[in-house]
Amino acid sequence: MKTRETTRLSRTQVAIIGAGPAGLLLQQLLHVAGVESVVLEQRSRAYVESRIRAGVLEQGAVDLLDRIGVNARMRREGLVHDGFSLVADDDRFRVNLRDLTGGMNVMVYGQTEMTKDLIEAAELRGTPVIFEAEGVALHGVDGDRPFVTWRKDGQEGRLVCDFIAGCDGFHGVSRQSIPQRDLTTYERVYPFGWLGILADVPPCDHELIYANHERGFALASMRSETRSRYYLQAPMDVKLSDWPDERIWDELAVRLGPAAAANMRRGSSIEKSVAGLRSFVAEPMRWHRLFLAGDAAHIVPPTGAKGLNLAASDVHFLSEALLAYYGSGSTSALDAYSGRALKRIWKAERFSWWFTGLTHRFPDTDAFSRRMQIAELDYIKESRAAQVTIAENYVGLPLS
Ligand code: FAS
Ligand code: PHB
Repeated sequence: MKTRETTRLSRTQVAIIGAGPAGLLLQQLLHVAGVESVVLEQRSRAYVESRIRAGVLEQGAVDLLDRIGVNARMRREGLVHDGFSLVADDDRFRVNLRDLTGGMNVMVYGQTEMTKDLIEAAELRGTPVIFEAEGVALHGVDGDRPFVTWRKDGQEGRLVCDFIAGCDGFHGVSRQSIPQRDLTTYERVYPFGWLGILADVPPCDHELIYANHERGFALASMRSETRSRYYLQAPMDVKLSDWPDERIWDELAVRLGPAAAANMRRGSSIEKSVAGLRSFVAEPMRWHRLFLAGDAAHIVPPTGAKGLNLAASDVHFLSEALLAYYGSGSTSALDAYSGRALKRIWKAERFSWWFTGLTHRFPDTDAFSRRMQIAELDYIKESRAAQVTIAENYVGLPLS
């Protein structure tokens, strides 16, 4: 949209802060039901579309993309996975998701691609996304005529709305607009990070492999049958310059075990990054006319592939509540949004925290605690009940 148009916008029903998965998905969920919104994004479109993040979609997220009709490329290029493997010190077994959950699975489709698809849909449908909106500020949130302001190309923008959806991630302005006295936060920062590498080489297996090795965690994932995504647990202060590609490939081969190593194809990285791991929840997810969704309200360690999927379930609940308000004037679903979303969030926080504890090496992981990890993995390998527990969390708990 041209600058003149963007700063000319003066009124909408829902102002959405942030053009990540939460904000973009919410905009289309509202649009297909006839509710207007404007997305305000601080970064450029190119920057947003270049970020490498999540890779696994739960059935619930896939269903939402189907519902809004932004699913063609996902259906064409996404990879349906019926299971994944766990390996510990070269002892590997498969968790058969489809069998253990009565037919459910996950879709491997990069968050980057999903974001591109949602931005393209916004452009084709004429639902405004204002990129490079600097200094976004929220006003009158505790009144009945909230508005947001921003700057773009030296011009001031001002948008009056009924509601503000804070979809601006962990470092965004929305959560910070809530008075500290009205917010309770819970946090666990993990004493390690994930070093991620993306390479245009075929994956080492047709499904994901999560590895617990005495040298640390590793994950073999993918973006397609020709593009691989791998992660290594690394110290929080790791320097990428200390990890040339060859060293990463060597370490992955050790941690993933001989079977994966034998199939591993090496190549030059096209992206290499380090992400910190934390568990975080802010309660409540609503303050007057402001509703938080996605990473703005919670963070999970990526071990359980829940971050992106929680963003999707949040905006599913929020869109239902907003559509109920615009349809009948009822505010009961809006009043229930935070409690409903948090009920599912906390269960995903638990699974992500548990799965991280099972597969990573902690500073206090002594011989006994490592044997506890190995014993738990051995129990899971031999117990259908234990595998059902992992499988039903991994494919995603119901959007109740
Ligand atoms: P996002 O952070 O994606 O989007 C927020 C948007 O708001 C951004 O575009 C940002 O630029 C914008 N914004 C911020 N402040 C603003 C302001 N003041 N004004 C306007 N706009 C503003 N999850 C997984 O499941 N698996 C993974 O492997 C995985 N890897 C990750 C790696 C990294 C480095 C990070 C940071 C996260 C990763 N995640 C992963 C989690 C990630 O996928 C998030 O859960 C997902 O992006 C959440 O989407 P949103 O809530 O939309 O937040
Ligand atoms: C990814 O492919 O980026 C990915 C997959 C599964 C996870 C985390 C990350 O648990």
